[in-house]
Amino acid sequence: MAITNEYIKNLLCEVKERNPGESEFHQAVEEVLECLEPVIEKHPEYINAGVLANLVEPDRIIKFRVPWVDDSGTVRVNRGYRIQFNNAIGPYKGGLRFHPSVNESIIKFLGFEQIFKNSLTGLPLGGAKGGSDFDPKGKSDGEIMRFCQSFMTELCKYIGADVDVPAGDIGVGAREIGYMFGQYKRIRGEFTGVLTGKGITYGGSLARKEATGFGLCYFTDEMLHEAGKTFDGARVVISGSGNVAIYAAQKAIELGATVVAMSDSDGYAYDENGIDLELVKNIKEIRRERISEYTSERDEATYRVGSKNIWTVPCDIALPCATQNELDLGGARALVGNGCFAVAEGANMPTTPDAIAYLMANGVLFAPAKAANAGGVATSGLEMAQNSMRYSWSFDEVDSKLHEIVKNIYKSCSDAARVYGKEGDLVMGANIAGFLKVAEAMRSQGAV
Ligand code: NDP
Ligand code: 2IT
Repeated sequence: MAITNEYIKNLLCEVKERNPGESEFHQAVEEVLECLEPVIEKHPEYINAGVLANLVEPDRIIKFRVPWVDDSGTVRVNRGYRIQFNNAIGPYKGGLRFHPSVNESIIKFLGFEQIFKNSLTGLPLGGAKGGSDFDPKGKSDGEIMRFCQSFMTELCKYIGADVDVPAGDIGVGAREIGYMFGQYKRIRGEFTGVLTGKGITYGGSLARKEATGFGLCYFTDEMLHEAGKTFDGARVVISGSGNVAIYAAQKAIELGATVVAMSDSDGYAYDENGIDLELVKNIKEIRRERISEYTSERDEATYRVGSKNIWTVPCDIALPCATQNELDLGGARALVGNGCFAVAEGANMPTTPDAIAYLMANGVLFAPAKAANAGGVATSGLEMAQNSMRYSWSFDEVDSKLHEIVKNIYKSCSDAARVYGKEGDLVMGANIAGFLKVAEAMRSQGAV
């Protein structure tokens, strides 16, 4: 889609010039700005109010050194980030990613997208993201703890239950959140809901662990339903085998699907009669091993090296749940060639722009990450609500609120797409619906 509006065209050029080399950030901004063209034509007042110009510039970028001691006694140094992007509608909120690929571009793209995703949840949550280039793979529990403590020793200066509430993302799960929460409590001397994704014994919410994957399937289910299709009897391919992938698989199976393949960054396991999810949970959540282990315990399964090859596995529904740009044009062609009818993004920005265009041009139903994976942060919002009330809801209560929120997100996206003349285009719908609430809040608060 080519941008024709002069203001938007210039703004995008400016973003690229001011953030040189940050390809992931450029990609995320370009998609949003393209989708907002008709909104700006209809509401030129947002230009004078500086809404778009303010939105593409983070409120602040916090970048810090994270020294820690490894098991051999050697001091190691990583880089930490927290990018607080926008707090027009609520305190900053978004995950922390620990992965060697983490850099400013990646945290910026994630923080930028988080603004619109959090707005779509209908909850009062601003947008932020953070993390480190620390690689948790192969580290001992003691090393993970010392790293998390050092990371929080610096981060604690910038966050707070009403200021900025981080959570997990790639490489950050309940274990890491626990160590960071402990360190925050120790330094600040307060027990508050400063992080979400906490353990159930100290303020975590039931169903938060499952929420992103469950929410992804609830969203996909709405989209399928409207097209007269269903998970029931469908063959599903899921990339990744982390938190999002595992609970997406669980819900897809509950809804009657057969999950035939799952992956990690090295390769994928294919199990024609359906992945044994308990085995995957055991390998990944308990033993913290590779997905290649799956075949050593399931004779009928096969393992293939190269994570991107997973898209060549024939399926009806594909759920990319690993990382950004993991589903490219080649993958999209393979999916379409094999008759896949729906792609829903569990990961953030997993599908490249040319792949999205190809899928949509070929009639594949497409659920964009901002909307489809928003169930995770929405349930973080519910965790914050429970912490504020000093109360906790049952699993079913949280799950049914999550389901309701996701249904509403689907409706907002679908309605916005229709109002702007792009019926069925959920990418347009998600960006527009997410934007409008934030834009109105920024204008009311005198954002310029
Ligand atoms: P996890 O760390 O639990 O799992 C990540 C999975 O993705 C692992 O299987 C990992 O394999 C794989 N992966 C990571 N990096 C790459 C890569 N460069 N290439 C191929 N595979 C890779 O993370 P989550 O499940 O929490 O996150 C997955 C995605 O979902 C991310 O995009 C995240 O931003 C997004 N997300 C997460 C939410 C949450 O609540 N956790 C909420 C919304 C979105 P390996 O072990 O080999 O690295
Ligand atoms: O990308 C995301 O939405 C997350 N990693 C979850 C953020 C959160 O605050 O729960």
